[in-house]
Amino acid sequence: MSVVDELQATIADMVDGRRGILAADESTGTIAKRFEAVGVESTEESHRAYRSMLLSTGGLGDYVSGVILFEETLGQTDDTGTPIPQLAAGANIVPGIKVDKGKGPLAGAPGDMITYGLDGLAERLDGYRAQGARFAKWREVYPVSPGNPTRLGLTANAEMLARYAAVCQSRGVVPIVEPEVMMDGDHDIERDAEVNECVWHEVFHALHRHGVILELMLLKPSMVTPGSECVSRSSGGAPPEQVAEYTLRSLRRTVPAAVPSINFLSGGQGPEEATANLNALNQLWHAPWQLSFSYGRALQEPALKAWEGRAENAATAQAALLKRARFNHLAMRGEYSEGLERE
Ligand code: 5MM
Repeated sequence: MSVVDELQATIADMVDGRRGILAADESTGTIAKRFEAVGVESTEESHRAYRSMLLSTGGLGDYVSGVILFEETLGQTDDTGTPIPQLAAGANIVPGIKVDKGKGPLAGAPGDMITYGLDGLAERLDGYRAQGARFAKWREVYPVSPGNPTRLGLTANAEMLARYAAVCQSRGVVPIVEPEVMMDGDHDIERDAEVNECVWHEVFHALHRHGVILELMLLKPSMVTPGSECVSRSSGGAPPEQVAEYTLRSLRRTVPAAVPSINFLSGGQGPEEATANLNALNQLWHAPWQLSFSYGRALQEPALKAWEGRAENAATAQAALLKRARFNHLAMRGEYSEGLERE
């Protein structure tokens, strides 16, 4: 199979109009924070037990077409000795891998961040492919303030995303391009729309310059919302219809229709909020792309709380995960309603 055939086959397996992506690629520090919140010790073994429990959920593949794994997980096995990437593939869920190496301050642009990990990426991708990964994910993070992101922040982060995506495609690995505009801050929804538009515009300009084939990548953006400390949020936040209108308006202005799917991150939205917003997005007419999810916290939170690190809680945790996955699948068709939460 040629590299392009491989990329096309992966896109076809992941984009089917009814399923989204489970982000289970928390790095060691992030998973420790999530585990601490529910009183679970963070060790390689507890990560393995938790993530293999999630991927053993019966029926998950009906609603989830891909899972983003952390490097550590790619080499781990479930309780029966099956490698976790194979466990996912057996459930009709394409395994993928987070390939960025975390972030730090961007020199020359106070307040902006930049992500590391391009050195040796091509060789690392060959190794991940051999372990079963068919797609990759790289996140650039954009804090919002009156002066951020700076012009340098916009161009440098876009360049990183484009260089990463081009390397992935050259190795037959579908890139998920994730520019995360942070929700932290007191900015309003207009400012968030302005920032996201600048970010997406710059990202697609860079993707074009680097010759990335838009049909063979996925975009994982933030939704356009007010900042988490914005007055309108403390009084209940923006209604889903408003989030949907702003998000779609900004996407239409900046994201080419050639991109097959937009899989939003949840970025600190609650599970029900993230589902309601996705539902509202899919109730608006004429989006040229599939509008789907690639949630971490918004899919996992209820399952993690139910699990608490105990094997005897696995069935309850899996039911909680399946419920969120199913509701987000319904949201992809605009068929979710808040009433379902009380079923
Ligand atoms: C923004 O985070 C991504 C989506 O998760 P949420 O839906 O919870 O916002 C997520 O894939 C993230 O990139 C990974 O968890 C890795 O994060 P860290 O901070 O560990 O690199």
